[in-house]
Amino acid sequence: MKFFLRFFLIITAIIISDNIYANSDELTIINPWARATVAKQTASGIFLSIKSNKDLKLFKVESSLASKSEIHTMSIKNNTMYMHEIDFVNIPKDKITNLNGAYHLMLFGLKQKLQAGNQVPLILYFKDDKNSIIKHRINITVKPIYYSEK
Ligand SMILES: [Cu+2]
Repeated sequence: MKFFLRFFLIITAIIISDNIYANSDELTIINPWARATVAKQTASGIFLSIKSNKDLKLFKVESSLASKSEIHTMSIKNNTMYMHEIDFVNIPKDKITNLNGAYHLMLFGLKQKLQAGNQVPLILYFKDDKNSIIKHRINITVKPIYYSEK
């Protein structure tokens, strides 16, 4: 029993340790930014693109500034825009996957107002094709409310 517990803890420690990749440049987060909020607004969006040299699935996001973080997709029906949470986004290797439009990340239950220039700590959780978990920490800079990439 003790052996199994120790074994389990070691495996868990390996799985949750950061940067399992030998080179951090194998996973690149491109143009990450978060949108500023106004007083009493408790939700906001995070926008970024991801490139990896192996097939990954982004399946979870977490921020210590929000009570809940979600991966979202967007669709338009009868001229109305709908957003909903999805379980994962495929990140095909060597391609840029955009999560800055139809796909994006959202924070809910924000614990503070996001002001331009602030940093939002974010953890991205990926799975590779062997189901190993890759935990990637990043600080996202907050951009003004009316910021646009275009
Ligand atoms: Cu959304």
